[in-house]
Amino acid sequence: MRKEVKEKYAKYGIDVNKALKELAKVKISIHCWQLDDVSGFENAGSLTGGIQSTGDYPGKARNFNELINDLDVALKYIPGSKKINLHACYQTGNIVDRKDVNIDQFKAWVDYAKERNLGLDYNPTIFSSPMLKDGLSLSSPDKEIRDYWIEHCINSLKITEYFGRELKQKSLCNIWIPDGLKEVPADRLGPRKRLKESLDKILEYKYDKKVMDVSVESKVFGIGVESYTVGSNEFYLSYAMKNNILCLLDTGHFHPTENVADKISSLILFSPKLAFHVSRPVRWDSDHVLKLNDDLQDVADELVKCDILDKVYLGLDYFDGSINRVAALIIGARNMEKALLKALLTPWNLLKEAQDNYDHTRVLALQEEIKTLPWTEVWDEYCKKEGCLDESGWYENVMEYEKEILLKRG
Ligand code: RNT
Ligand code: ZN
Repeated sequence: MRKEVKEKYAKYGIDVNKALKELAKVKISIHCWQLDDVSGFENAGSLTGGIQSTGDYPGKARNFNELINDLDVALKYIPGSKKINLHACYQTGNIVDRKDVNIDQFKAWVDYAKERNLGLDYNPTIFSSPMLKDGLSLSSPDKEIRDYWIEHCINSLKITEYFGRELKQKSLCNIWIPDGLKEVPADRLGPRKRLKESLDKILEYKYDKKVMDVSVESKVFGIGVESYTVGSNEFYLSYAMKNNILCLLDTGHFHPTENVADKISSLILFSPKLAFHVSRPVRWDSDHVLKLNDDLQDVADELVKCDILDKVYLGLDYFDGSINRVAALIIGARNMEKALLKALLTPWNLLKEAQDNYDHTRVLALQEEIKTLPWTEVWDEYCKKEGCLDESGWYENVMEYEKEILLKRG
């Protein structure tokens, strides 16, 4: 990096080296499910209800070995500290019924994480299952169905606890359900009351708070559930606050004109930690690959401004089956890192001071001035320090991997 770059930032009171050190510490939880279109290892099929993935680009990972090979390639080109975000359907070895998953099915993952010095996070898989009736799970009118998923979630808490203990870093268990209705409901309260009771039963299991946290993830609508989502934002926000668990914000799960970044400062005043699925909504889909756009930047900016980088679970959540999946994982994760870097290279003190002095002209001028600073040189330096290649370098290598390995898969 040129000396002038550091000097330019120093003029605004920004220490580039400090920013790089802080960035390298932020843990990004890389979601394994981009690599196989959320298929999982249970029956090597594809999604059957709850969420959708589209595209049939060749080379999708079909089993644990293929998936970890792909993951290893992706991790090489993602700088910074990392965790891997798993779903219950990525159980390995002796595959059991979803409700019976336990630590035995995740030992291989723990070994994988230990060897690479990674953390693990976990999500119960409450979709693609014959035990969803009419798309309903924890809010189903059917007790047998609710009990099935309650058991799955309790076992999921135990697996998350195991991750936290084994890897000596906190693990997150995040609960998302697809429950909702296509048409305006006859009864809105009933399903929500049942969801509340189901969650209460799950939380009767007293997990070890020293090694894990639990979060609940809301959604605004999905295909087939256009009129009503049981686990809405208000529902889970209230539930999380009352029960001392975390409310997870999936940045793709809000109305298109709603600013998710704006929610951060409100939530952190009332919750010790926040959890995210960072994603990109496009029309009906909530899970496009992250671009370095204003929405992503706004989220990263808020995390830095609020000084809560050590109080967030930052998981990624997107899946695109229409492009090279390893590349998709790398592009999105690098964009998350870039947004955080840009946020760390911003003189928030100067901006806040101007705002508090009612000097809104200065705020606007400075915000725009910063955009012309040479952050890309700092980014290249970061990638070099972290042993990751620059943009054209990683792309070339992944294309080579595609030719040698991915295209040879059946
Ligand atoms: C779906 C939710 C959920 C899933 C993943 C696979 O809309 O965002 O988090 O994407 O758990
Ligand atoms: Zn999500």
